[in-house]
Amino acid sequence: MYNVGSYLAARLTQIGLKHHFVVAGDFNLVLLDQLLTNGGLEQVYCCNELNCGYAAEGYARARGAAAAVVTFSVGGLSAINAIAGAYAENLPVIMISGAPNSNDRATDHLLHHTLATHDNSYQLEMAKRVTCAAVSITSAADAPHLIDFALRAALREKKPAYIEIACNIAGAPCASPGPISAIIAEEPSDAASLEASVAATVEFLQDKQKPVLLIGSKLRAAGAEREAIELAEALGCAVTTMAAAKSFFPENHPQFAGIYWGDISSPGAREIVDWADAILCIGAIFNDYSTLGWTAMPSGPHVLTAEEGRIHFGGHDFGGVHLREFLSQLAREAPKKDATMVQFPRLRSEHAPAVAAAPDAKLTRLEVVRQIQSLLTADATVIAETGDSWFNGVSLKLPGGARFEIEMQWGSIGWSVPATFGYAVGAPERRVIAMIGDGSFQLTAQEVSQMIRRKLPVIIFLINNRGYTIEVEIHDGPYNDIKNWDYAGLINVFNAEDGRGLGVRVATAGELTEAIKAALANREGPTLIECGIERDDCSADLITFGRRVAAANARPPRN
Ligand code: TPU
Ligand code: MG
Repeated sequence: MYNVGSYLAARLTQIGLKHHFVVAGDFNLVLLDQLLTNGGLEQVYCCNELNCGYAAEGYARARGAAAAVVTFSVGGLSAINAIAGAYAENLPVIMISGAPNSNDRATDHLLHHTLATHDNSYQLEMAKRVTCAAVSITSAADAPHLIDFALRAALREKKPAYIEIACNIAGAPCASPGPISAIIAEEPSDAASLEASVAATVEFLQDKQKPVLLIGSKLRAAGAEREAIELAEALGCAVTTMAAAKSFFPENHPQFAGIYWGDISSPGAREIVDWADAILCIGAIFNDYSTLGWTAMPSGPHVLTAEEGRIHFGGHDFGGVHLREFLSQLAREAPKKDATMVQFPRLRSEHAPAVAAAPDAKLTRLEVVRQIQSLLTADATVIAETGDSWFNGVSLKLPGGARFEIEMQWGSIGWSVPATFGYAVGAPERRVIAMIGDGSFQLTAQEVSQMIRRKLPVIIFLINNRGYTIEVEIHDGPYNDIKNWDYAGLINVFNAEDGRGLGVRVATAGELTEAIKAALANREGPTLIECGIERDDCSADLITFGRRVAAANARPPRN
């Protein structure tokens, strides 16, 4: 016998979830009881609903999908920022909210946790703007259909979905789940469109000598990472990735030619893209940040854009094609065109590897990055927060197998603490390393306590430059100074009587080396290493980025 809550639990496990993230509230308590009855689905608690949403977002990065369960309104509205972030980042996070008793609809009853008006549809309406499907369940009979509809949409579109369940319906009996294939099976590409798009692309490539691939962040959402490698190897050309897609093409692959990001590209990457006579942009997102204030946006007849469901370039626009199938079919038919791979090694000026600082030398940004680099193994995932951590993270050289997570489209500071937590819950076998600025950390710091609770051996590099340095480089003012905290000391606060987290503050290169050793030895909880550096000790890339973004923001209105 199923009820609405146990039906939902069954479906969540069938789509591959082993956990769901939760903050309790009276409108979702019966639902939580029902979710608990499923032995395959563990409940993971969060300190607040924003963090709950981001924890689920991080989990979806590790496992492909996730669920966050919150209470009505006071919880749901906090979670919406994170759900919108999942929309921007193409991650199917299922937001599940408790909701008022179905009998209180269409009555004159006013309810707590609401706007003190009679229409309580506002959370559903808000959710519709940041999800691909939003449903309100007030009847157990309709629940299976509505739940399946929302899950199917989220998994197909790689976007979040919203399900609200009236508190008196969560435990009501309903139909049992039908075959899961109804939710997860994918329709194949339109055969004619696939064939035509590949043929036109082969023709497009025919008279080109110097194609290059540019990989964007929507490649992962399309499930096409392997197929991009197939195409790269068939063409034999250079492959660049965008910062938001770092690690989506293996950095140890012989054809990897670095990160393309306009003037702050890695050595040779901008030049090879500029030199190319065909740029195949695969799953790319060109926004003001990724184009460095619109100064580096590939466009023109030599640019081909391929994304999930759409392939377009000069005079062509094909729909109904899965990116995966397009890349793989193109790989079978594409001509070998490896000129960019011959040219790239000439363009890349080898940068000398950073030299280790003396142990008693005052800590610098460069030394922090150098020591993080030495920690990277095939099982490492680096999570880089907005701020100079973006640029420091992007500059790391990833060994084969290492992963990189960044939230470049949504760019909400504070994302990384709960997202790191969620990622570590979803991928306990990986060495999870977070790079977080002091300003960002202050938004969501309390979620470190959940890492302690679940004994997750995450390593956090907290870069304390005493301010919002990324903002300083875009536009400075008193609002970029922040209250200093004893960040390392916080860990003891969170440990309370039973935690095993470790907090260490370091000021020299030698202290950082010792702290990293201690972190690797601490398997019973997270280690936060507070790295104190000078306020203006930032990457050259951040300075260039800041100047370009400021110029783009300052464009006067057009008449
Ligand atoms: O390395 P650093 O100092 O640049 O990083 P930190 O200390 O984390 O400072 C980040 C500063 C920052 C702000 C205030 N970056 N972006 N913002 C604007 C912003 C405000 N609120 C949210 C939720 N997201 C934002 N990106
Ligand atoms: Mg800072």
